[in-house]
Amino acid sequence: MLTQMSSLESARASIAQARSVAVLTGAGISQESGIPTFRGPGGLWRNFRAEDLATPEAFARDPQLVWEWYAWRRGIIAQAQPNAAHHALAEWEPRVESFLLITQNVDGLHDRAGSQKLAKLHGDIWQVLCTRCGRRERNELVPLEPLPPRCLCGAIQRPDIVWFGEALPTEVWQQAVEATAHAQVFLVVGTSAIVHPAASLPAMAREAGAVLIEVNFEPTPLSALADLSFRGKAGELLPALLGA
Ligand code: BJW
Ligand code: ZN
Repeated sequence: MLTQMSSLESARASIAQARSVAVLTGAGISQESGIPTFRGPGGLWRNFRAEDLATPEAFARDPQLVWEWYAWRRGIIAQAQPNAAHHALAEWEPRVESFLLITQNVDGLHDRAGSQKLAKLHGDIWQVLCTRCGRRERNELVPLEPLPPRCLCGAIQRPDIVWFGEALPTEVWQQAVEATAHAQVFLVVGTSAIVHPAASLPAMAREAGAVLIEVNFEPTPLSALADLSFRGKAGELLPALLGA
């Protein structure tokens, strides 16, 4: 624990000096808000893995099944509140000259905690997209009716979310790459770091000279690359690292 203590001091020093920061978050940051992660315990839904459901092929085969998964998740998220980790990041943002919070999460908890400089790589669970005319709209109904929801044009809508095999929104991705290339500190929180291209950002940051700091329950493929790697809960570690 002594090593984690002195690493904490060292991380706090890098954080205090940094004028440009990028943060990458994953499902682990919302775990303490009661939202199941994808690959951890409770990550399965009716024995399906995210990889079985979060694809255009799965939706084409059985839109009802995929929508039932999203409706279940929307019900959980609607009940959840941002936790101390989301709040610590929102409070950090105005203290740094150049800041970007890059999230893989679709749950909207960063917005609700007050983060504004936010790049949502994988979309938003409260937004839907027409499969025919491409029209987007917000839909915050819980429970969601009808299921699947329909566009004004009559066609089925889909979640406005990036599935496996689909490209990330170009501008959002560009913004993330740019912030990564300029970051003096790059903080990674609660991601298994296996889903690309998001998982390539930390290495990009490290190569560009950033101090790479990881916060996770368990070791990940990034842990060996990170300058400082902290094992524990985001809701406890982020306030300790970022607290003014
Ligand atoms: C805690 C904690 C606590 C828990 N405190 N920590 C090789 C190289 C590059 C790409 C590929 C490749 N092989 C295959 C690909 C393609 C694929 C991919 O990466 N597959 C991998 C599985 C290998 N990628 C794609 O398809 C992407 N698109 C793409 O590549 O397009 C190419 C293209 C270009 C041009 C035209 C067309 C195509 C798209 C990826 C989309 C991912 N979408 C999902 C689901 C949809 C969103 C949703 O429904 O919510 O996004 S998958 C799912 O995984 C979700 C997540 O955002 C994403 C990442 O998961 P995350 O956040 O890391 O969660 P977990 O559960 O994995 O980890 C949680 C972590 O938290 C754990 O480590 C815990 O220890 C920790 N933790 N509690 C701290 N309290
Ligand atoms: Zn339509």
